[in-house]
This record gives sequence, C-alpha cells and structure tokens, in this order.
Amino acid sequence: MKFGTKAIHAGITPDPTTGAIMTPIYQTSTYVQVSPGDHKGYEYSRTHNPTRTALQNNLAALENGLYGLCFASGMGATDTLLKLLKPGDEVISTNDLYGGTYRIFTKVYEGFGIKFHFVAMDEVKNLESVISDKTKMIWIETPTNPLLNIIDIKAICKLAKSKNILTVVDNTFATPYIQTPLDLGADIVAHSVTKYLSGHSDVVMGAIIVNDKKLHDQLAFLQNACGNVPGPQDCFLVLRGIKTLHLRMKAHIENAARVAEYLLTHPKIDKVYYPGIPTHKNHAIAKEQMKGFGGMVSFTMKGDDLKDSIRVLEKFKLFSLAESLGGVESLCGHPASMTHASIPKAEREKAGLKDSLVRLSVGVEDIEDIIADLEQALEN
Ligand code: P1T
Repeated sequence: MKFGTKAIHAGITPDPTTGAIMTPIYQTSTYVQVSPGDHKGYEYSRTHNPTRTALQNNLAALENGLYGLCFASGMGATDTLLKLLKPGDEVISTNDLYGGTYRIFTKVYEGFGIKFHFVAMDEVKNLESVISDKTKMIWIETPTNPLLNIIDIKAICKLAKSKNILTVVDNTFATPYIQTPLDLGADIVAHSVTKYLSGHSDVVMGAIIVNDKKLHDQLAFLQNACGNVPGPQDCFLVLRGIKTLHLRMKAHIENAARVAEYLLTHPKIDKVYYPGIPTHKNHAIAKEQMKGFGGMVSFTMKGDDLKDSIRVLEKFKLFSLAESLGGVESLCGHPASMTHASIPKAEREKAGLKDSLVRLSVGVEDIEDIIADLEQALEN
C-alpha cells in the first residue's frame, strides 16, 4: 500500500458490531468478562482500548514499523523511553532540540543518575569524543527544533548498532510522509502527535513506533504500568486527522518552500533556516533522506535586534503567535522566550540559537495570503 492509502486505511476496519466506517470512540474504562480471564482481548482501558489500538496500528503502518504505542503527550512518550535506562547510563543527544526534551533530560532524568551529552549531531564525528561503554541511547531529532539542522539518520544508526546502543529518532518535524527512520536503521521512532499527525491543533498526544517485539513489550509494560495513556476521544481525532496527512504535508512542504524563497530575497532578512536551500550545510543529506523539506522555516533579521523580531511577531495577522506547530493554520513563535526558554541562554547560543530567531510553522492557507502577511509584518 502507498502512503496516502495507508493513512486512510491502515489498522482500521469497519466496526464489527455496526459496520461503522469510522472507528467508534470506545468511551469506556472497562470491559465485561464472561468468566475471569474469558474476554474479547480488552480488560481495562489503561492497558488497551479499541480506538487507541486502531490508531497505534495505523501509526505503526505509516512508519513502516510493526508496533505502535500512544501516550498522553509527546513528552509522555519521551518519558517512557527514558524509563528504559538505569542510573549510570549515558545518552548522547543533538544540541539543537525541543526545549521540553532538554528539560526532561537535564531537570528530571539527570536527577536519577543518567548523564546527557549534547553535541552538534549533523557532524557524525562530533559523537566520537562522548561515546563510551556507558552510552545506552542516542537521541536524534531531525529536522532539529528550531534551527532545522538535518542529522544523517543512517550514519548515526550504523555507528550505534556497531556498539549496541539504542537509537531514537524524534520524527515530529518530518512525519513519516517525509522520512521513515526505522527504514534507515533506527530502533525507535518518537512523535509529538500533537503536531502534523493530528494536524488540527486540537489534541496533545505522543507516540512510539518500533519493530522489535521485545522492545515493544518493554514499552507496552511501561505504558500500562505508568499509565501515561491518551483517551479514546483524542485517539479518534488523530485517526481523523491522519486521513489527510499526505495532502496536508504536500501543502505544508510547498508553502514552506515559497516562504523560504520569499524570505531569502527580502532585504531585511539576515539568515533563513530551511533545509531546502542548496547552501544549507546539511542540504545534501536532507535531499537524500527526506521526501520534501517540511513545513518549518526559521529566520533572523539584519541587525540582529531582538526588538525587531518582537515587532514582526506582534505585527503578524495570519500567523498566530503561539507555541506548537504542524496544524493547518500558520503559527509564528519566538523560541528563546517560548518553546526553548528552558534551555539556558549560554547553551542556546552554543547551539547557534539566537535570541532574535523567529520560527514559522507554515500552514496550508493560500500562499498569496501567507506571503502578504509576511510582507506587511516585515514592512518598516
Ligand atoms: O508537546 P508534546 O506533545 O508533549 O510534544 C513534545 C515535543 C517533542 N518533540 C518535538 C520535536 C517537539 O517539537 C515537541 C513539542 N514542541 C512544541 C510544543 C513546539 O512548539 O516546538
């Protein structure tokens, strides 16, 4: 099955009792048993719920994986993955990544005796100085949030495999429409489903997809034991959203390319961060591992004055100033004070994230209106 067909059909069968084509919202906490242990595969909704099962199977199919698991948020998925580790273990992560991921690493799991190393992962050789026998996990986020660096998934997973290290790829920015990390050798794909997968800014959810049965069983144990699960109504909304994932991603990709092109020629813009630009330092690997360059574009302005960036963010009319991304509507954000405020300024700057950076989640509105909004916001 091709991607669009899978988005609409994978994991979804008409409801066995009524034939309903849409997976019902099984709004139930428990399931009646005929005799102790004699049931239809469902005992309690923390463990399994049919609406969640449909979504988990759909996500697994989209990522070319065998098993999917959904969580109450993207951070819930991250938290579950970190529970695979033990005190003394070490993790290597990219140094440009979602601020909340940095926060859970440094403010929660460092306290449990796990050590995190942050390196610029778009250069594979940067891992050499920190990799050791203690390294148990490599955390890749590509494209990175918010600088849109591209990390060579295949090269890093090959290195990790040779040393028996688990690889996680946070595939939130790309989505499986653009790249399928399991096919490139990753052990685990993680998502903030909140973003493109859901696509309509109305759900907070996370997901993990794997191929290995033992790893799945460990993660499913944690999902049930720790109880970090989404409700059936949210699963229904995401199932509905995913049916148009391929159509939305095509439009996001096209619009973001036009936005990047516009910004590149604008006299007030200093730097455009977008992997589709031929001079982007990771453009070659982006072209190789991605089908399209995504819907995110970041930029800084000439003069590098924070006040100019704030003024532009305030002047946008179509782009709404809000955290999050990946919905049909265009959003703009100020990473330094919003999504990445939990990373200390010195660390942000080391990774190349300036206080003046503006991040755009380019929506699927008509491109003429998107460009007109950029034009008016950048005026004077
Ligand atoms: O917000 P939540 O569903 O818990 O997902 C966390 C998360 C994980 N990974 C990446 C790459 C993310 O971007 C996020 C959340 N990011 C934002 C809210 C944001 O505006 O960048």
